[in-house]
Amino acid sequence: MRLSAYFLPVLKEVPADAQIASHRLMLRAGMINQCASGLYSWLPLGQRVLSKIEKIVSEEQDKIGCHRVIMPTLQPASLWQESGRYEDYGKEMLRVKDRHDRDLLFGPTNEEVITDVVRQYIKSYRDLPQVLYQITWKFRDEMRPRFGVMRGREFLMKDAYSFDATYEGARATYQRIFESYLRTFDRLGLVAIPVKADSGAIGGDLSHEFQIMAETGESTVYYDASYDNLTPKERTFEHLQTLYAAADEKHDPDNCPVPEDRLKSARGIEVGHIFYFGKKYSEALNVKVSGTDGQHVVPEMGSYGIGVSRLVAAIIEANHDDAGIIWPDAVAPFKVALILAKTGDATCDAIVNDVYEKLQRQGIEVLFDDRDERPGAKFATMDLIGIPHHLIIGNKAIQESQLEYKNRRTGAREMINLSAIDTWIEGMRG
Ligand code: P5A
Repeated sequence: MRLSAYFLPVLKEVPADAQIASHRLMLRAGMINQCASGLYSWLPLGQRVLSKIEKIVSEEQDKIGCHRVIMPTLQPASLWQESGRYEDYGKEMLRVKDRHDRDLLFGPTNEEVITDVVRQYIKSYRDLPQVLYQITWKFRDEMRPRFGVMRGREFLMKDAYSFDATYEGARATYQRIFESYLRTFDRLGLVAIPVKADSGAIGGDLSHEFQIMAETGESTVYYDASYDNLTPKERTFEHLQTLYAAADEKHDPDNCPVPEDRLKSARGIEVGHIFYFGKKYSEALNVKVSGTDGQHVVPEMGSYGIGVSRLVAAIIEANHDDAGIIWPDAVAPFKVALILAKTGDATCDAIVNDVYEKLQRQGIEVLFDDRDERPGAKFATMDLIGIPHHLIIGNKAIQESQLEYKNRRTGAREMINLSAIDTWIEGMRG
């Protein structure tokens, strides 16, 4: 992508009303634009990151055998009256009427809709277990939308719903999804702590939130200090069940199994939340499938959410410095920043165009700053928007056939001989 032709409205001013780093940086980097309170447009750079995260989330769901669907954004009130949640959900649910005066609502979550789908098609225990998921925009009329996309009113959520014939099956599904969440957050370069949580408006007796530690997080979590020294091998469902970690509302200081000197508390960002709620919805919506012995069974259910748009902000909270964002390679909007630091020079132009073409041919996402700007302004822009690998073409390219590489995260710089550029590009593919 040539920056001269791109839509990247970076802001010089620090937005006054943005209180946390991720919100400030997303506005400054031209990733989002506020449309109204809690409602944002995702501009090209932000959209790229959001899609990368969405892809990783969906790949990990597919890997464990979940199937992707798309459910409607608007839902009939009647389904929620069946489950009994229509009144309970309160003001967070946006209620609307259609032209026939029928009650609809803008979906804050989809337990009812998916249960309605399953009751129409799944007739036998042989068709279970089944996990269906979608990645769609939800609306919650939050009392206090804040921190940009961290707590929006419209936000992108991955929501999965599981159906099992037995209690044991449902618990095994819960565990399978729990572990896939750890892998998902791992791929996003985040360390998520699963904490025991309340199930709130979703319901049920088993629930975990996945929290990313960050000072700006809205949640408080209490956890065993040994969490800080876990090896990757120990990050399994079974082992984590032996360690204490609880959300604020679940933590009872008088009955805490961890001695005080080993109990830590920290702020966290809730990037995922999973629930086992048994037959709450399947019973209410009268779902029955035939069982092994000719009897009917009511499926056991769970639901599993990941805040996809919130993750963009959470990743920035965990990956930034004074100069701007530092994207992990896996979600970077572009992998390489190609910076022409000397403009109006035929040799530099030839080199930079050649390198740009080669990068593109190798399928490496590159943002090429071809603008007629000061080098300092170009460096600052690439630092701000967080491109992980910078390749700079300046005077040394003419005099010594050398390009400069800068790693955005470490700040390390090295010179690359023009003759070695193919190998360097090859290395970037990995
Ligand atoms: C689980 C999937 C549910 O809605 N039903 C379907 C269950 N869970 S939840 O905890 O209420 O939401 C899941 C995740 O969505 C993110 N999230 C938000 N992100 C941005 N702005 C919001 N206002 C918002 N509300 C929820 C969180 O990451 C949450 O864990």
